[in-house]
Formats: sequence, C-alpha cells, structure tokens
Amino acid sequence: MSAQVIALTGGIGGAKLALGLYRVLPPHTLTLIVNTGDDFEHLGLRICPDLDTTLYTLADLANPELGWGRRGESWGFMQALEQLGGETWFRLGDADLALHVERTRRAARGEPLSAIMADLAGKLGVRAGIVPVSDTPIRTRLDTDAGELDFQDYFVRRRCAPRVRGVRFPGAAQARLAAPARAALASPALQAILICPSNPYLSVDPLLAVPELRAALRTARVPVVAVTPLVGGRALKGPTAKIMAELGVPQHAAAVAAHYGPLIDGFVLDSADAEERERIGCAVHVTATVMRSLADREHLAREVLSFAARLRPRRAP
Ligand code: FO1
Repeated sequence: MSAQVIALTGGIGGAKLALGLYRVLPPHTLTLIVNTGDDFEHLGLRICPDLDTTLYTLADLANPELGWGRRGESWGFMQALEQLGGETWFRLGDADLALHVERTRRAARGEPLSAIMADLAGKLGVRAGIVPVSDTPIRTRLDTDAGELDFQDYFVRRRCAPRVRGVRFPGAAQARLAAPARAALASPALQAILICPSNPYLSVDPLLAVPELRAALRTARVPVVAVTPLVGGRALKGPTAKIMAELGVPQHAAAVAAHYGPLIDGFVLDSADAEERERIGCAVHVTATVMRSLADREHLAREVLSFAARLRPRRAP
C-alpha cells in the first residue's frame, strides 16, 4: 500500500497547502480532514464552507479572487432574492447553489455528510479524500463584545469586527470521527499528519475539540507537523492575528506552536520569522510559507513533507 498522508485543514489558507499536497503526492494517498465548525443552515440549505472551499480548490473550480465559491460564478439567484427582500448577507453563487441544494437533499434522506462529500468530490474528479471531521454537527460559537455569535454571523455578516473573548464548539465533545477519517488515521501506511496554515482558533481548534482526533494526534506513531499561519506576526488573510491579540496571546508564530503544544513534533516557520526558532519547543523547519502562486503551494508542500520524513517516527506508546 502506498504511503498515506493526512492533513487537517479549514479555510482558504488551509486549502492552498492542501492543493500543493494534492499536486505533489499521488492524489489517492492524501486525506484531508476538514473543519465543519463553520457549517450552518441558511435559506433552508446545508452550507459547509470549508468542505466546499477545499473541494472547489482541488477540483480547480475555485474563485481565485474570493478564495471561496466558484470561478466565473453568476449571481442571478442573489439578485432575485434581493428583489424579493430576502437575506443576502451571505452570498451564494448560482453554480455554488447547486452543491448546497444537492447536499441538503441527500442529507435529508439520511445520507452521512462524509458519504455525500466523497461522492460529490468523485463527480468533480477529485481523487483525494475530502472528509468532514465528523458526520454529526459541530458549531463554532464566539463569545464577543457583541454577545455570543454564530461563526458566519461573526465572520461574514459582521466582518470579524467584534472583539473575541472566547470560542467554543458545541457538538465537538460528543462527535465521533467520520469513518473515512478514522480509517485514514488507523492506516499502517500512514507517514505523517500535517496541520495546514489555517486559523488555529477558528479552523483547527474545532477539529482538535473532537476527542478521538485529539487522542489520535497524541498517540500517533508518525510525526505531526504544523505550518505557521503567521508571517511577521500577521496573517495574510483572515482574523488570526486580531483574535490572538484579543485573547491576550502574543501575535507570534511561536505562540501558535505553543498553542498546539505536545500535539506536534515539528513546526514550519516562515523565513521572515527565523529568529523565533529558539522559542519553539519542538523541531523547526524554516522556509518560505507565503503561497501566492501554484509553484509556491507545491514548494511548501514538498518542504513540509520532506521535513516530516526527516523527523523520527514516535515510539509506540
Ligand atoms: N465569505 C464571505 O466573506 N462572504 C460571503 O458572502 C461568503 C459566502 C460563502 C458562500 C459559500 C461558501 O462555501 C463560502 C462562503 N464564504 C463567504 C466563505 C465562508 O464564510 C468561510 O467560512 C470562510 O472563508 C472561513 O473559512
């Protein structure tokens, strides 16, 4: 059986590295375990933004300007909805809508989310596993100075403006891993578990809040490697640095490594932050982590994989 790699991902930064990995590895050897804390019911539809961003990115259908949704999208549905006085703060493109409608229809018949996504990914020609962390709902809720908010209310409707005091993940403690995620973690051919440069507090923490996944990382016999989402104390996109400041955490890559703590064996630091190396309590690899081009994504993927391969496998517990 060929060597297998797992990457934990969510959001647009995560999808960039996921694409790099997809392009440098034999595609069927990659399993992406994806955040579902951003999911919500909207306009009667089941919306799974991180799963869809990952799917569209790997299927080469993603909108390069927005990072979410589909390339070359039309917005007739939104325009018609606006005319009718409907809710338009969360934009659903016409082609994107088809995915939400189809997923909602199949979920209503009782099909697990992981099975629906595996089938839809196959239909779009994607050969890596795009797996929701769990088939049961996990929701990211933020305690803010504007009250407790659902993720998309905070992220899209209020554009991340409220100050964050804490984040919780209802449903995560009871959630079981989706079966394909469990199978990938148990594979004897597994070589590495990677944590993509996703927002640690909003995209990765909901994954790590699932007890089975946290335990799998703690007891993994393969190296677990995280990639910094910060460069020079700033996130290229999204509210990672703002949230760290609001939570009283220093806005440094080293603080992200400390956040993952004993769950990781290696941390990939950006060249701009090389001096932070000494402050990180695990093996460190320094390289260019900013992913503007496809070549950048592939380069980072190769760097992360070869770093993980150099780390000694953990001993059996
Ligand atoms: N993000 C926005 O900032 N505005 C939107 O209107 C919006 C719509 C949207 C529709 C489908 C989808 O899959 C993602 C969408 N996103 C939108 C992104 C979404 O909020 C993601 O949760 C974030 O990118 C965080 O990962």
